[in-house]
Amino acid sequence: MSHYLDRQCTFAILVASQLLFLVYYSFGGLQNITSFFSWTGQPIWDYTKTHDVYTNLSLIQQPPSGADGLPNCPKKSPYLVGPLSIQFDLVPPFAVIEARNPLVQAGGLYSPPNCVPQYRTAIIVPHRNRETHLRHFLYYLHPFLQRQQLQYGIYIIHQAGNQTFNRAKLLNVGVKEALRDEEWDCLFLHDIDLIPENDHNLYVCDSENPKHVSIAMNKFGYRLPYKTYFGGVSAVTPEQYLQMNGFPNEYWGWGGEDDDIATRLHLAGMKISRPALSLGRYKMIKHKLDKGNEENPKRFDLLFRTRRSWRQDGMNSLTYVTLSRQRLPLFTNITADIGPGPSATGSTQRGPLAQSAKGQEAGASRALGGT
Ligand code: UD2
Ligand code: MN
Repeated sequence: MSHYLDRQCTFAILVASQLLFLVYYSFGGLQNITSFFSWTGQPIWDYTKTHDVYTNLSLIQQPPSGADGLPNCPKKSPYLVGPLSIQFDLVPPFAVIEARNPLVQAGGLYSPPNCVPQYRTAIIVPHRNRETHLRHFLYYLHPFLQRQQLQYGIYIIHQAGNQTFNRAKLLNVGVKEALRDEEWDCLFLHDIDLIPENDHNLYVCDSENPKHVSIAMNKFGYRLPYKTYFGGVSAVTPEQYLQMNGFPNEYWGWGGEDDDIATRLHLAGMKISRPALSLGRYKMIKHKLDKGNEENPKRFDLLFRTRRSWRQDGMNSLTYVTLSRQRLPLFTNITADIGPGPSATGSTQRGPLAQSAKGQEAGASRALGGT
């Protein structure tokens, strides 16, 4: 009798395991099964169906006066719409952008009028001579950020003069200057020519690690070009930024600085965090290499030395002169003299903007870094 039962049991186990295999393969193997069970409720984005970037903005309003204290903003904003329509044929005038963003305050600062924000994010953009890009950028970023119910500020860091461009040093200046205004939770370091395609790509930091955000760009066929790539748009907390001693100041001209940043964050004991590939999507406005931002011939030598240099070259060695700081209607403009670049000798030359500087903080302040 027991022998008979044993055989029945073995048979049942055999049948059950075969059934399991059937189910497994009909789901398409391990990957699909795990994705089925760990399904997060995130929709699969359809980028052929897009929404106007100003959708829902008129729903955000001041509460009636006399209303009791504001509630906290919810974890996920109810105004988000997903994929956005983006086109660069017409360049919006500043006046139009201002009119469409009535709740943005001087300096490009914003705080939700109807709830208490859960995050404070500064957007820091290195800039020179890209005014059409700047207008596209502001036109898309302002409504995008307001729909996310963030408190935010947009800082455009303008390099004075015609010397070789230095993106990474301008970002250091931007972080330093933005933190004078507010204790930002998160710093978004942003190329001016990149426009996010999905407003569920939240402009908040990862609390553990620096986040590389622009991971899928039209320019690279919506794929990560290589594993340690860190260019375009990234997000760090002020603590993470200081832990890696900010960005290098010595990269003049195009290229290399983004790889240096990726290396230094690893050397400082952190990893690159990234959003989902379907979320970190960006369109880059087509452009040629700018005059004054020629390929940096020293970049390979510099990259070779990062391990030795990162503790000395960065936020703790940053020097510059603020020529003007203006709270314009759509952004805070900081014009900085960051020095003459690699080949020049002698003392720091002032750019042509030095003479016209008339910002509230003209008179120039020298940053000593490290604080
Ligand atoms: C790539 C990276 C960028 C940076 C650069 C190398 C992407 C999407 N971006 O950009 O993050 O690592 O390579 O340095 O791969 N800019 C001006 N005026 C100038 C020159 C530059 O405003 O005259 C600013 C502007 O914000 C621009 C950014 O610097 O977006 C990067 O320069 P780029 O756009 O010419 O370089 P690109 O597209 O190769
Ligand atoms: Mn670019």
